[in-house]
Formats: sequence, structure tokens, C-alpha cells
Amino acid sequence: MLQVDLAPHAAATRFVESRLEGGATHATDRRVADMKDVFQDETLRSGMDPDRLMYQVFAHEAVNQGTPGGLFFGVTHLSPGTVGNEYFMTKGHTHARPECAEYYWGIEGTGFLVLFNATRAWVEEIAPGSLHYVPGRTAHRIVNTGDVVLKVGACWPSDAGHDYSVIKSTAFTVIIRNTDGRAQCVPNPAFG
Ligand code: PAN
Ligand code: ZN
Repeated sequence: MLQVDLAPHAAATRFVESRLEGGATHATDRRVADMKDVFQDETLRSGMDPDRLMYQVFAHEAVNQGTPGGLFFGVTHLSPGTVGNEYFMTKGHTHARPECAEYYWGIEGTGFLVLFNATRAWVEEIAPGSLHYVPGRTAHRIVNTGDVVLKVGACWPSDAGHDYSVIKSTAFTVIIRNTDGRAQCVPNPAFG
């Protein structure tokens, strides 16, 4: 009879309360100090508590970075808050292998996925259960427009890599800001 083994690696990894724990998982913290030149008002950001947690990324990497054909799985927990009138957000990036795409999905909280490529910019609303396809050659970041932690899942190719050269506050073509208590998507005044 065929022998079937319970894979010890898979058994050791857990998705607990939207966090990843166990084998081949790791967590990355991004604090206010790590977000230089990402927001419109760098003076305001640099005056904030540098240790304040902006987001955490929990990732499961079953293969080495750069392995062709593999996948990575992650969950981002993005805190609520603003820098001036700009909501907390991830740095944002394109993939170092630009053709690589990615899936995002909403788990808890509300916000926006901001995307742009050579021809257009667009924004998708994130809510629990929302599914988002990020095409290749498209810069992407998430923005928390709510009062609770925004939790978003992601799955991307293990050879995608990350290129953060688009993160400068002047580079994203669209920003999300709080205008009289409402989230508003506006062209980035610093773009270009
Ligand atoms: C995500 C992001 C995560 C953090 O896992 O890496 O949300 O955002 P930054 O990498 O822009 O800081 C992903 O898009 N991976 O490819
Ligand atoms: Zn990505």
C-alpha cells in the first residue's frame, strides 16, 4: 500500500488569528522611523514617535527567495492612524521581476489598495472577503482608512523580489487622505 507521510513542515505552520506562526515563517515590523520620505509631510512624520508600529508583515517562505516557480504567502497588519491628513499605509513597491503578479485579499478592517502602472492609476476598496489581482508591472500599496487594524493576505511568486524605488512621496500618482473625516482619493500633488 502507498505510504503517506504527514509532512512535518506543513504541520508545523499555523495561521492563527491572522498571524503566521511556526516553520518557515517570519515577521517584519515597520515603524514610523522606517517610513522616511513615504508620506507627503515628512516634517510631521519625523516629529512622530519613531517606535510607533505602522505595520507588520507575517510571511511564510517555504523556498529560498529567488526560487523560480515557488510561491510566498503573507499577511500584513496595518495600524490605523494618519500622518497629517494622509492615512497610514505600506511603503509600496513594484516587483524586481516586473512581470510578476500577486493576489491580495481582505481579512479584517477596511482600506484601499492603490495601484499604478505606466498607463493608469486605480484604487480598489479592501474589506473582509475582497479579492484583488495585482497585475505585473504595477506598483501597489495598501492604505488603512478605518479605525481598526487592517489585515490583508497576499500570495506572490518567490522570485518576484521587491523594488522600493517607487516609494518616494513624489512617486505614487495617487494618495488617500482624510478630508473632513472621509477617505478621499486624490492625484498626488507632489507627483512629477
Ligand atoms: C506584500 C507587501 C506587504 C508590505 O507582502 O510586501 O504588504 O508592503 P511593503 O513591502 O510595500 O512594505 C507584497 O506585496 N509582497 O509582494
Ligand atoms: Zn508585492
